[in-house]
Amino acid sequence: MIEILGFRIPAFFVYGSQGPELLCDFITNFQTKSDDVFIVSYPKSGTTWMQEIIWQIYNNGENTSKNIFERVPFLEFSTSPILGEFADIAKVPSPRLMKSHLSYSIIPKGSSDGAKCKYIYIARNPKDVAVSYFHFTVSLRSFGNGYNGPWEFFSKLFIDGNVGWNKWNDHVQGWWKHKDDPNVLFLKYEDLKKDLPSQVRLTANFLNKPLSEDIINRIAEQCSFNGMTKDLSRYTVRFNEGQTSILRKGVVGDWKNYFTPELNERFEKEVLSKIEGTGLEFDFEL
Ligand code: PPS
Repeated sequence: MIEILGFRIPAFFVYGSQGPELLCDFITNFQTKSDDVFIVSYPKSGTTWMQEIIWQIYNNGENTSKNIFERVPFLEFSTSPILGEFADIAKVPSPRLMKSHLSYSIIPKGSSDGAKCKYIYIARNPKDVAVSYFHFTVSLRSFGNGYNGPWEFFSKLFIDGNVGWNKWNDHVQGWWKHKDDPNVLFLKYEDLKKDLPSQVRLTANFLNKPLSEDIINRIAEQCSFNGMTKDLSRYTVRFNEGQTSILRKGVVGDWKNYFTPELNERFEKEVLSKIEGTGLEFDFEL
């Protein structure tokens, strides 16, 4: 891990001694445009799902085999000299759809014309986030950068925020405070699982891209877990000799297969109690 603007991020995002400084400068000086759309989340919360939905909203329900990172690039990967399938944001035509895991405080906001871009934040219940994050981090071993330890230890790293993009509760709360800003749409993974067409409609309207019911239903079908897993190569991340898929199980409640009563208690006390009274609530099973 390395630290950028107070955030831990995986060291393989940057290279060389100038790498951290380059990324730091890139983020700090990034000029937004009024038609930019940032898809933001804490890792493993449904970012890729929203990337695909939003790309399809902008493309009238088209379903393509192109890798998602070519279509919706990842801001924090922008200065990596090994972009691979990750598109170079500097070359992406407008309107730019971009993914980021940055906190509200450091996400690019400045624009030369003073106009505001849009942010779509997706949050997921932290127990499922922790489990998904564990599996993904282990899978990065094929990149030569993965986690080697057991779940028991990873869950503690997660609670303490000793993972990429720091503490779940700080991240989600930072964005939740801005949920009523006119240029922010705050969504939840579990709501997408409950009723995908209504969340697609809500997102399209927020983006001023109202769609026919036919297209909304087509997007919901193509972006269901079954629809997206029909061609997993679109959501595969390749690096050096390794590769991993971002789609794994796609359910609400997988945490129950991993949490002991002790861990559950610690989670309630150290993670969930922090969001009490904020109005932010999650479904932990459906
Ligand atoms: S990343 O790497 O941080 O950008 O990961 P992210 O995309 O945020 O989250 C990955 C999890 O989202 C699940 N996912 C989906 N669930 C349901 N339906 C659809 N269509 C879908 N697409 C992605 C993915 O499977 C990861 O969750 P887990 O629990 O690991 O399966």
